[in-house]
Amino acid sequence: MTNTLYDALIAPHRSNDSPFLITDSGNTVSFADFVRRAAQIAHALQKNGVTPGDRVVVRAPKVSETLALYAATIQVGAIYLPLNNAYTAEELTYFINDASPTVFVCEDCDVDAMTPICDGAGAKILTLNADGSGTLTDAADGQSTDFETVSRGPDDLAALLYTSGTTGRSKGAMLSHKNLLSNAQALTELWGITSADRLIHALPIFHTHGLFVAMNTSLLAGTQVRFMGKFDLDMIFDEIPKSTLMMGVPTFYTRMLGDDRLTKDLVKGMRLFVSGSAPLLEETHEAFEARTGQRILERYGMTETNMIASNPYDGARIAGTVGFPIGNAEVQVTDPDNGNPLPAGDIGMIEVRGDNVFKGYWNMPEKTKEELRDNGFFITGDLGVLDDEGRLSIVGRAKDLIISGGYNIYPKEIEDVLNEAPGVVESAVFGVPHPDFGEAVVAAMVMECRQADDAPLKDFIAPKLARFKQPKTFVFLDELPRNTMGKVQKNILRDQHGR
Ligand code: MLC
Ligand code: AMP
Repeated sequence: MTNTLYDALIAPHRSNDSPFLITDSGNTVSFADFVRRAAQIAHALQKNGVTPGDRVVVRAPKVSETLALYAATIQVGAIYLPLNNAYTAEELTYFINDASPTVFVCEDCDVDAMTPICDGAGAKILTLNADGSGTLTDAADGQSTDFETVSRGPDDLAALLYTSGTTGRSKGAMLSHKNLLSNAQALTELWGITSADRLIHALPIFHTHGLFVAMNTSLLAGTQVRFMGKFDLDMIFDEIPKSTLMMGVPTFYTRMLGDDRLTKDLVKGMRLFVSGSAPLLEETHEAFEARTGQRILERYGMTETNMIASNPYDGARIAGTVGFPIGNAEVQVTDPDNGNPLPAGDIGMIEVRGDNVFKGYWNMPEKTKEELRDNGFFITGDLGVLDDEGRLSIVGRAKDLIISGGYNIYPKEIEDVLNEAPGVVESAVFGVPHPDFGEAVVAAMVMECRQADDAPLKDFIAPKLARFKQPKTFVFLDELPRNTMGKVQKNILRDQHGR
């Protein structure tokens, strides 16, 4: 039996007693412990009806058991679908109905709210709590620590990750075993990740960055991971002298720079700091180097494509650029009007093709057709430019997207919710520069009766939108600025309300 991802990431560690995950409570999970626990959870999944190709939807805390659940899902040949812990029950309803999972894993405290939703979708609820307890772990305890791995090939799906869309509806990106493995192999080689490394892991494990970029590479290379429940400066500064590698979003680095504990001496044992998921400001780049003597390595990726490009490990890491294509990824910059490739130096749409590029959107063949060309190139929605050496810089976005602290927020989704609120005529949601999150969400509101009180709007959206998506500021206007075609001019709103 072969299983592309399991055989490369998990199976080699069956007898590896070295430390893998070091948790906040100081517990150490060895690689071999991890493999055994994944096998027990695989039995539990199978006993709960999970068969190859089924979806396992997970909204669980960041604990080692959750990561073992990921490995177990791969081992039973099912499809892993992690969800942001901040999502509301209303948001979760959409994902569960769309993905129709066999099993939904959440915390005990979510069960009451989720039961009607899961009953309606035919999904069984299992629980996994922050202390590792729950019905999933109960079902796994006492099971055999061997599990006959289900056969899966490179093109079989391993994961489904939802990414919001410009239409306001989230799209499930179908990621194959080959997509994930090829990217992990390319990154491990490029960044020189080995079993001698120790990674500071403070990212959530429900997104590409924290789960695939960080954990798949660590599993592939046999790297020790300081597995933090969340980003916390005290823990980070305590950990840096014991570690060699860190991966983060730009907010991690601006927060570290805001603290005097970040010094050259502190980071002298660190080999590499990686940044991605949002643009790293040139000033952050320069300030980090001035303070620590280390240049952050910036890379670029997407849920649909895994990692696309990276600055070099050896060689110039240039602020404002994201470097060269990774692995066998091909990058082209095209004319957004007609899709024709543009020469180096011209700004256009970034497109990418390669083993890293997903198989399409779950249940959305039309969307897939719009964004994934017949020749295999995926249209990213990011605007960029290649230089003569093939180095890529991102210069903007063709898609209406806000990236706040590394989380993507699609204005359309927020506007759709706001427009349903009592008294709202229309709304326009846009991003403004924010010192901590990079961008912050602002909503311009036109109301039936002009009012300056945002409290009723906040109450209305609270049960519908995760906190991080909720506007940090509301502005009340008589009308929205529009161009002659009637399109709302968000650039004007940004200029007028950006500070
Ligand atoms: C938290 N809050 C945010 C926020 N994170 N608001 C806007 N944007 C964010 N990113 C809000 C909460 O709702 C809460 O609001 C308050 O801030 C405090 O919450 P917290 O949980 O204590 O925040 P904190 O732990 O400080 O989190 C900030 C953060 C976190 C930056 C550490 O957001 C984070 O881990 N971001 C990483 C996201 C990530 O992994 N992205 C990768 C996507 S993959 P209130 O009002 O209740 O006080 C991808 C592809 C690729 O993009 O290329 O990698
Ligand atoms: P997601 O859909 O969450 O995977 O987010 C992907 C988007 O994040 C990309 O399309 C880019 O817009 C953005 N992104 C990721 N890395 C970078 C980076 N290094 N610089 C600028 N934008 C980035």
